[in-house]
Amino acid sequence: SYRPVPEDKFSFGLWTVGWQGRDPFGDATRDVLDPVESVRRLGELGAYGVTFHDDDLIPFGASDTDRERHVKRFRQALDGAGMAVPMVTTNLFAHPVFKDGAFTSNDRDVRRFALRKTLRNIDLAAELGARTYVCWGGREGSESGAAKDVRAALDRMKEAFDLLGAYVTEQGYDLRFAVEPKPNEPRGDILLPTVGHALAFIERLERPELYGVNPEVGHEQMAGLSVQHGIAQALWAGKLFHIDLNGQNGIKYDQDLRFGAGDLRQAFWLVDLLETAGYEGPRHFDFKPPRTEDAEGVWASAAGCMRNYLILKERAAAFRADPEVQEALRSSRLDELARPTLEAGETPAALLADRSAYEDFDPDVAARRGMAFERLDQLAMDHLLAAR
Ligand code: GLT
Ligand code: MN
Ligand code: MN
Ligand code: MN
Repeated sequence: SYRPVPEDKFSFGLWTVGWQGRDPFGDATRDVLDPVESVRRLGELGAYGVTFHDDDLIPFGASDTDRERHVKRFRQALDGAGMAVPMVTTNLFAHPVFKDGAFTSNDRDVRRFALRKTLRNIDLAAELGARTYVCWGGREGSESGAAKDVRAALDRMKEAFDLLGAYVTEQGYDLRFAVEPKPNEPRGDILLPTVGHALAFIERLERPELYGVNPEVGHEQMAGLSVQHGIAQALWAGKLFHIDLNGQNGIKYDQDLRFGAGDLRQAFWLVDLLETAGYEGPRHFDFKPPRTEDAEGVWASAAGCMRNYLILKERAAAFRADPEVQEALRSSRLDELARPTLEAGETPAALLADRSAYEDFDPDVAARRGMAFERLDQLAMDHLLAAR
Protein backbone atom coordinates (compact mmCIF):
# COMPACT_ATOMS: atom_id res chain seq x y z
CA SER A 1 0.00 0.00 0.00
CA TYR A 2 1.12 3.53 -0.63
CA ARG A 3 -0.16 4.91 2.68
CA PRO A 4 2.29 7.38 4.18
CA VAL A 5 3.34 6.85 7.79
CA PRO A 6 5.46 9.10 10.06
CA GLU A 7 8.48 6.78 9.54
CA ASP A 8 8.52 7.91 5.90
CA LYS A 9 9.55 11.35 7.24
CA PHE A 10 7.34 13.37 4.93
CA SER A 11 7.09 17.06 5.76
CA PHE A 12 5.43 20.10 4.20
CA GLY A 13 5.88 23.85 4.41
CA LEU A 14 2.92 25.79 5.80
CA TRP A 15 3.34 28.05 2.75
CA THR A 16 2.75 25.18 0.32
CA VAL A 17 -0.76 24.01 1.21
CA GLY A 18 -1.37 27.56 2.46
CA TRP A 19 -0.59 29.15 -0.91
CA GLN A 20 -3.64 31.16 -1.90
CA GLY A 21 -2.87 31.08 -5.60
CA ARG A 22 -1.77 34.69 -6.03
CA ASP A 23 0.51 34.98 -9.06
CA PRO A 24 1.95 37.90 -11.05
CA PHE A 25 -1.17 37.93 -13.23
CA GLY A 26 -3.99 37.12 -10.89
CA ASP A 27 -5.44 37.41 -7.43
CA ALA A 28 -5.86 34.75 -4.80
CA THR A 29 -8.22 31.91 -5.69
CA ARG A 30 -8.31 30.34 -2.23
CA ASP A 31 -9.01 31.54 1.30
CA VAL A 32 -6.45 31.95 4.03
CA LEU A 33 -5.61 28.62 5.61
CA ASP A 34 -5.12 28.51 9.37
CA PRO A 35 -1.76 26.87 10.23
CA VAL A 36 -3.60 24.91 12.91
CA GLU A 37 -5.82 23.38 10.23
CA SER A 38 -2.77 22.60 8.06
CA VAL A 39 -1.06 20.79 10.91
CA ARG A 40 -4.16 18.72 11.57
CA ARG A 41 -4.85 17.82 7.93
CA LEU A 42 -1.23 17.02 7.09
CA GLY A 43 -0.99 14.83 10.18
CA GLU A 44 -4.12 12.96 9.10
CA LEU A 45 -2.63 12.44 5.65
CA GLY A 46 0.44 10.76 7.16
CA ALA A 47 3.08 13.51 7.25
CA TYR A 48 5.41 13.62 10.25
CA GLY A 49 6.33 17.28 10.19
CA VAL A 50 5.59 20.82 9.14
CA THR A 51 7.99 23.65 8.38
CA PHE A 52 7.41 27.38 8.17
CA HIS A 53 8.72 30.88 7.59
CA ASP A 54 8.38 33.26 10.54
CA ASP A 55 5.69 35.17 8.63
CA ASP A 56 3.67 32.02 7.80
CA LEU A 57 2.99 31.64 11.49
CA ILE A 58 3.27 35.15 12.89
CA PRO A 59 2.15 37.97 10.61
CA PHE A 60 4.94 40.46 9.80
CA GLY A 61 5.00 43.22 12.40
CA ALA A 62 2.82 41.41 14.95
CA SER A 63 3.11 42.57 18.58
CA ASP A 64 4.89 40.40 21.14
CA THR A 65 1.59 39.33 22.69
CA ASP A 66 0.15 38.35 19.31
CA ARG A 67 3.33 36.50 18.53
CA GLU A 68 3.07 34.47 21.72
CA ARG A 69 -0.56 33.68 21.02
CA HIS A 70 0.22 32.39 17.51
CA VAL A 71 3.08 30.25 18.74
CA LYS A 72 1.01 28.82 21.57
CA ARG A 73 -1.87 27.77 19.27
CA PHE A 74 0.61 26.25 16.86
CA ARG A 75 2.35 24.29 19.62
CA GLN A 76 -0.99 22.92 20.78
CA ALA A 77 -1.83 21.87 17.23
CA LEU A 78 1.55 20.12 16.89
CA ASP A 79 1.09 18.28 20.16
CA GLY A 80 -2.47 17.32 19.23
CA ALA A 81 -1.42 15.93 15.86
CA GLY A 82 1.88 14.44 17.04
CA MET A 83 3.73 16.48 14.45
CA ALA A 84 7.34 17.69 14.52
CA VAL A 85 8.98 20.86 13.19
CA PRO A 86 12.14 19.53 11.51
CA MET A 87 12.99 22.76 9.69
CA VAL A 88 12.30 26.47 9.95
CA THR A 89 13.17 29.34 7.61
CA THR A 90 12.91 33.14 7.33
CA ASN A 91 10.77 35.17 4.98
CA LEU A 92 13.32 37.63 3.59
CA PHE A 93 11.52 38.22 0.32
CA ALA A 94 7.84 39.22 0.68
CA HIS A 95 7.97 42.61 2.37
CA PRO A 96 8.89 45.46 -0.01
CA VAL A 97 11.81 46.37 2.26
CA PHE A 98 13.58 43.33 0.80
CA LYS A 99 13.10 44.39 -2.82
CA ASP A 100 16.87 44.56 -3.33
CA GLY A 101 17.63 41.60 -1.12
CA ALA A 102 18.17 40.97 2.56
CA PHE A 103 21.69 39.79 3.49
CA THR A 104 23.02 41.44 0.31
CA SER A 105 20.76 44.46 -0.09
CA ASN A 106 22.76 47.53 -1.08
CA ASP A 107 21.15 49.22 1.94
CA ARG A 108 23.08 48.48 5.11
CA ASP A 109 20.14 49.15 7.44
CA VAL A 110 18.07 46.59 5.51
CA ARG A 111 20.86 44.04 5.91
CA ARG A 112 20.98 44.64 9.67
CA PHE A 113 17.19 44.32 9.90
CA ALA A 114 17.32 41.06 7.93
CA LEU A 115 19.88 39.64 10.34
CA ARG A 116 17.78 40.61 13.35
CA LYS A 117 14.65 39.08 11.78
CA THR A 118 16.58 35.87 11.16
CA LEU A 119 18.15 35.68 14.64
CA ARG A 120 14.75 36.14 16.24
CA ASN A 121 13.29 33.30 14.24
CA ILE A 122 16.31 31.05 14.91
CA ASP A 123 15.43 31.30 18.61
CA LEU A 124 11.93 30.07 17.80
CA ALA A 125 13.28 27.30 15.56
CA ALA A 126 15.50 26.04 18.40
CA GLU A 127 12.60 26.28 20.84
CA LEU A 128 10.46 24.10 18.57
CA GLY A 129 13.22 21.53 18.17
CA ALA A 130 14.08 22.18 14.53
CA ARG A 131 17.46 20.78 13.44
CA THR A 132 17.74 22.54 10.09
CA TYR A 133 17.46 26.22 9.26
CA VAL A 134 16.90 26.88 5.55
CA CYS A 135 18.08 30.06 3.88
CA TRP A 136 16.56 30.78 0.49
CA GLY A 137 17.85 34.10 -0.78
CA GLY A 138 15.23 34.69 -3.43
CA ARG A 139 15.72 38.47 -3.48
CA GLU A 140 19.52 38.35 -3.35
CA GLY A 141 20.45 39.24 -6.92
CA SER A 142 19.90 41.78 -9.67
CA GLU A 143 18.22 42.62 -12.95
CA SER A 144 21.07 44.70 -14.35
CA GLY A 145 24.86 44.71 -14.40
CA ALA A 146 25.95 47.74 -12.39
CA ALA A 147 23.21 47.30 -9.78
CA LYS A 148 25.09 44.64 -7.84
CA ASP A 149 28.78 44.30 -7.18
CA VAL A 150 28.61 40.52 -6.95
CA ARG A 151 31.95 40.14 -5.16
CA ALA A 152 30.96 42.67 -2.52
CA ALA A 153 27.55 41.02 -2.23
CA LEU A 154 29.20 37.65 -1.62
CA ASP A 155 31.32 39.28 1.09
CA ARG A 156 28.10 40.47 2.73
CA MET A 157 26.50 37.04 2.27
CA LYS A 158 29.50 35.41 3.96
CA GLU A 159 29.35 37.98 6.74
CA ALA A 160 25.69 37.12 7.33
CA PHE A 161 26.19 33.36 7.37
CA ASP A 162 29.25 33.62 9.60
CA LEU A 163 27.24 35.69 12.07
CA LEU A 164 24.39 33.14 12.09
CA GLY A 165 26.87 30.33 12.62
CA ALA A 166 28.53 32.20 15.49
CA TYR A 167 25.12 32.78 17.05
CA VAL A 168 23.92 29.16 17.05
CA THR A 169 27.34 28.08 18.36
CA GLU A 170 27.23 30.60 21.23
CA GLN A 171 23.67 29.65 22.07
CA GLY A 172 24.50 25.95 21.93
CA TYR A 173 21.65 25.30 19.48
CA ASP A 174 21.66 21.95 17.69
CA LEU A 175 20.84 23.63 14.39
CA ARG A 176 22.56 23.55 11.01
CA PHE A 177 21.97 25.80 8.02
CA ALA A 178 20.89 24.67 4.57
CA VAL A 179 21.37 27.06 1.67
CA GLU A 180 18.68 26.77 -1.01
CA PRO A 181 19.87 27.60 -4.53
CA LYS A 182 17.67 28.97 -7.29
CA PRO A 183 18.81 30.47 -10.61
CA ASN A 184 16.19 33.22 -11.06
CA GLU A 185 12.66 34.32 -10.05
CA PRO A 186 11.85 36.56 -8.35
CA ARG A 187 15.17 38.29 -9.23
CA GLY A 188 16.44 38.30 -12.80
CA ASP A 189 19.55 36.50 -11.57
CA ILE A 190 19.86 35.18 -8.03
CA LEU A 191 23.15 34.75 -6.15
CA LEU A 192 24.14 31.13 -5.40
CA PRO A 193 22.05 29.95 -8.38
CA THR A 194 22.81 26.22 -8.29
CA VAL A 195 23.87 23.47 -5.89
CA GLY A 196 27.41 23.77 -7.21
CA HIS A 197 27.64 27.51 -6.50
CA ALA A 198 26.29 26.95 -2.99
CA LEU A 199 28.72 24.13 -2.21
CA ALA A 200 31.66 26.28 -3.29
CA PHE A 201 30.40 29.23 -1.21
CA ILE A 202 30.04 27.12 1.94
CA GLU A 203 33.71 26.20 1.89
CA ARG A 204 34.59 29.90 2.28
CA LEU A 205 32.67 30.25 5.56
CA GLU A 206 34.24 30.31 9.04
CA ARG A 207 32.52 27.10 10.20
CA PRO A 208 31.79 25.16 7.00
CA GLU A 209 30.57 22.13 8.96
CA LEU A 210 27.49 24.08 10.04
CA TYR A 211 26.29 24.62 6.48
CA GLY A 212 24.88 22.37 3.80
CA VAL A 213 22.37 22.68 0.98
CA ASN A 214 18.62 22.39 0.56
CA PRO A 215 18.28 21.71 -3.16
CA GLU A 216 14.86 22.02 -4.75
CA VAL A 217 14.08 19.64 -7.60
CA GLY A 218 12.52 22.30 -9.82
CA HIS A 219 15.21 24.89 -9.18
CA GLU A 220 17.98 22.73 -10.62
CA GLN A 221 15.73 21.89 -13.55
CA MET A 222 15.01 25.59 -14.16
CA ALA A 223 18.77 25.87 -14.77
CA GLY A 224 18.59 22.94 -17.18
CA LEU A 225 20.61 20.79 -14.82
CA SER A 226 20.22 17.17 -13.73
CA VAL A 227 18.76 16.99 -10.23
CA GLN A 228 20.22 13.54 -9.82
CA HIS A 229 23.74 14.80 -10.49
CA GLY A 230 23.37 17.85 -8.24
CA ILE A 231 21.97 15.88 -5.33
CA ALA A 232 24.55 13.15 -5.79
CA GLN A 233 27.34 15.70 -5.57
CA ALA A 234 25.77 17.22 -2.45
CA LEU A 235 25.62 13.74 -0.90
CA TRP A 236 29.19 13.05 -1.96
CA ALA A 237 30.26 16.24 -0.17
CA GLY A 238 28.28 15.27 2.95
CA LYS A 239 26.17 18.39 2.44
CA LEU A 240 22.65 17.20 1.73
CA PHE A 241 21.11 18.58 4.93
CA HIS A 242 17.57 18.86 3.58
CA ILE A 243 15.66 18.64 0.29
CA ASP A 244 12.68 20.35 -1.36
CA LEU A 245 10.77 17.85 -3.48
CA ASN A 246 8.46 19.07 -6.22
CA GLY A 247 7.86 18.87 -9.97
CA GLN A 248 8.96 20.99 -12.92
CA ASN A 249 8.71 20.73 -16.70
CA GLY A 250 12.07 21.91 -17.98
CA ILE A 251 13.47 25.40 -18.27
CA LYS A 252 10.63 27.79 -17.56
CA TYR A 253 9.09 29.69 -14.65
CA ASP A 254 9.20 27.99 -11.23
CA GLN A 255 6.26 25.62 -11.48
CA ASP A 256 6.39 24.06 -8.00
CA LEU A 257 4.18 21.18 -9.14
CA ARG A 258 3.44 18.34 -6.77
CA PHE A 259 6.25 15.77 -6.53
CA GLY A 260 6.04 13.25 -9.39
CA ALA A 261 4.43 15.72 -11.78
CA GLY A 262 6.80 17.25 -14.33
CA ASP A 263 9.92 15.26 -15.12
CA LEU A 264 8.92 11.80 -13.90
CA ARG A 265 12.14 10.07 -14.91
CA GLN A 266 14.26 12.53 -12.93
CA ALA A 267 11.92 11.98 -9.99
CA PHE A 268 12.45 8.23 -10.29
CA TRP A 269 16.25 8.54 -10.28
CA LEU A 270 16.13 11.01 -7.43
CA VAL A 271 14.11 8.66 -5.22
CA ASP A 272 16.40 5.80 -6.20
CA LEU A 273 19.37 7.94 -5.13
CA LEU A 274 17.92 9.13 -1.82
CA GLU A 275 16.82 5.64 -0.88
CA THR A 276 20.11 3.95 -1.76
CA ALA A 277 22.57 6.64 -0.60
CA GLY A 278 21.50 6.58 3.04
CA TYR A 279 19.88 10.03 3.13
CA GLU A 280 18.12 10.17 6.49
CA GLY A 281 16.69 13.67 6.50
CA PRO A 282 13.10 14.72 5.93
CA ARG A 283 11.42 14.18 2.56
CA HIS A 284 10.15 17.73 2.43
CA PHE A 285 7.64 18.88 -0.17
CA ASP A 286 7.85 22.44 -1.42
CA PHE A 287 5.11 22.64 -4.01
CA LYS A 288 2.23 24.89 -4.90
CA PRO A 289 -1.15 23.26 -5.47
CA PRO A 290 -2.19 24.96 -8.74
CA ARG A 291 -4.53 27.93 -8.32
CA THR A 292 -7.20 26.00 -10.22
CA GLU A 293 -7.74 23.88 -7.08
CA ASP A 294 -10.16 24.46 -4.24
CA ALA A 295 -9.45 23.42 -0.65
CA GLU A 296 -10.07 19.74 -1.34
CA GLY A 297 -7.80 19.95 -4.38
CA VAL A 298 -5.05 21.23 -2.12
CA TRP A 299 -5.20 18.14 0.10
CA ALA A 300 -5.43 15.86 -2.94
CA SER A 301 -2.27 17.53 -4.28
CA ALA A 302 -0.45 17.12 -0.94
CA ALA A 303 -1.49 13.48 -0.71
CA GLY A 304 -0.29 12.99 -4.29
CA CYS A 305 3.23 14.19 -3.37
CA MET A 306 3.58 11.45 -0.76
CA ARG A 307 1.87 8.79 -2.81
CA ASN A 308 4.13 9.44 -5.79
CA TYR A 309 7.21 9.26 -3.57
CA LEU A 310 6.10 5.90 -2.21
CA ILE A 311 5.25 4.53 -5.65
CA LEU A 312 8.64 5.62 -7.00
CA LYS A 313 10.36 4.17 -3.94
CA GLU A 314 8.71 0.83 -4.64
CA ARG A 315 9.54 1.00 -8.37
CA ALA A 316 13.18 1.91 -7.67
CA ALA A 317 13.53 -0.94 -5.18
CA ALA A 318 12.07 -3.37 -7.72
CA PHE A 319 14.58 -2.12 -10.29
CA ARG A 320 17.53 -2.66 -7.92
CA ALA A 321 16.31 -6.11 -6.85
CA ASP A 322 15.76 -7.46 -10.36
CA PRO A 323 18.51 -10.05 -11.21
CA GLU A 324 18.36 -9.00 -14.85
CA VAL A 325 19.07 -5.41 -13.81
CA GLN A 326 21.99 -6.54 -11.68
CA GLU A 327 23.38 -8.40 -14.63
CA ALA A 328 22.81 -5.40 -16.88
CA LEU A 329 24.62 -3.17 -14.38
CA ARG A 330 27.61 -5.49 -14.59
CA SER A 331 27.44 -5.44 -18.40
CA SER A 332 27.58 -1.66 -18.16
CA ARG A 333 30.56 -2.03 -15.80
CA LEU A 334 29.15 -0.08 -12.86
CA ASP A 335 31.09 -2.41 -10.59
CA GLU A 336 34.25 -1.43 -12.43
CA LEU A 337 33.55 2.27 -11.89
CA ALA A 338 33.42 1.56 -8.16
CA ARG A 339 36.92 0.13 -8.28
CA PRO A 340 39.83 2.58 -7.77
CA THR A 341 41.77 3.34 -10.93
CA LEU A 342 45.11 2.82 -9.21
CA GLU A 343 46.20 -0.17 -7.14
CA ALA A 344 46.52 0.50 -3.42
CA GLY A 345 49.71 2.52 -2.94
CA GLU A 346 50.42 2.70 -6.66
CA THR A 347 52.67 5.68 -7.41
CA PRO A 348 52.92 7.80 -10.56
CA ALA A 349 56.19 5.95 -11.29
CA ALA A 350 54.45 2.57 -11.03
CA LEU A 351 51.73 3.71 -13.41
CA LEU A 352 54.39 4.96 -15.81
CA ALA A 353 56.10 1.55 -15.60
CA ASP A 354 52.86 -0.34 -16.34
CA ARG A 355 53.08 -1.16 -20.06
CA SER A 356 49.53 -2.57 -20.08
CA ALA A 357 48.22 0.90 -19.25
CA TYR A 358 49.72 2.51 -22.32
CA GLU A 359 52.26 0.81 -24.59
CA ASP A 360 50.28 -2.43 -24.82
CA PHE A 361 46.82 -0.84 -24.43
CA ASP A 362 44.82 -0.85 -27.66
CA PRO A 363 42.46 2.13 -27.63
CA ASP A 364 40.78 0.94 -30.83
CA VAL A 365 39.78 -2.36 -29.26
CA ALA A 366 38.55 -0.61 -26.11
CA ALA A 367 36.66 1.91 -28.21
CA ARG A 368 34.67 -0.86 -29.88
CA ARG A 369 33.17 -2.08 -26.59
CA GLY A 370 29.53 -1.05 -26.21
CA MET A 371 28.48 0.34 -22.85
CA ALA A 372 25.06 -1.39 -22.94
CA PHE A 373 23.35 1.61 -21.37
CA GLU A 374 20.29 1.42 -23.59
CA ARG A 375 19.28 -2.01 -22.36
CA LEU A 376 19.89 -0.90 -18.78
CA ASP A 377 17.79 2.23 -19.20
CA GLN A 378 14.96 0.28 -20.83
CA LEU A 379 14.89 -2.04 -17.83
CA ALA A 380 14.55 1.07 -15.65
CA MET A 381 11.76 2.33 -17.88
CA ASP A 382 9.97 -1.01 -17.63
CA HIS A 383 10.18 -0.89 -13.85
CA LEU A 384 9.10 2.73 -13.69
CA LEU A 385 6.05 1.95 -15.81
CA ALA A 386 5.38 -1.25 -13.86
CA ALA A 387 5.80 -3.22 -17.10
CA ARG A 388 8.01 -5.73 -15.30
C1 GLT B 1 9.51 30.17 -1.36
C2 GLT B 1 10.49 29.55 -2.33
C3 GLT B 1 10.92 28.21 -1.90
C4 GLT B 1 11.72 28.22 -0.65
C5 GLT B 1 10.97 28.65 0.53
C6 GLT B 1 11.90 28.83 1.68
S1 GLT B 1 9.97 29.99 0.26
O1 GLT B 1 8.26 29.57 -1.50
O2 GLT B 1 9.85 29.49 -3.59
O3 GLT B 1 11.60 27.53 -2.90
O4 GLT B 1 12.08 26.88 -0.36
O5 GLT B 1 12.17 30.15 1.95
MN1 MN C 1 12.06 25.51 -1.97
MN1 MN D 1 10.35 26.49 -6.43
MN1 MN E 1 8.83 27.31 -3.61
